[in-house]
Amino acid sequence: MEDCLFCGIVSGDIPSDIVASSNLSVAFRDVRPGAPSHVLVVPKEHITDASTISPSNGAVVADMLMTAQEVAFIEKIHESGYRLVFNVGEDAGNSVPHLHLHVLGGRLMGWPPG
Ligand code: DGP
Repeated sequence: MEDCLFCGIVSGDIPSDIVASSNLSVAFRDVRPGAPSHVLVVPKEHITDASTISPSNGAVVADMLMTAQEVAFIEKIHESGYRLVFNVGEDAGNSVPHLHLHVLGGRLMGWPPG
């Protein structure tokens, strides 16, 4: 999609620090990390956010979760634990309108998040 930041990262037009990729997803480091390990997993196709997911997106969402598992292994946080977050809307602080799964780890995280 034109003028979409994460579509630009997926296409390679916008540089990013890529951690992993599959045929449906790309994982790259968040520029404003909130934890020692903070990676975003995005679908290659443009999907706006988690509130617009439908059963037709099942394969891509499953692929994002499997890419997140791979990221956890690569980042060596698969045993210590990690948090997976989809932000939706203003109150959650969603700032980029292209679906992305935050993979956060490498430190103890409180619950509920602040
Ligand atoms: P969210 O708040 O859920 O919409 O998270 C969007 C995240 O995207 C935020 O943590 C910062 C990150 N981000 C914003 N712009 C860029 C960018 O140009 N490159 C990368 N790698 N991350 C970005």
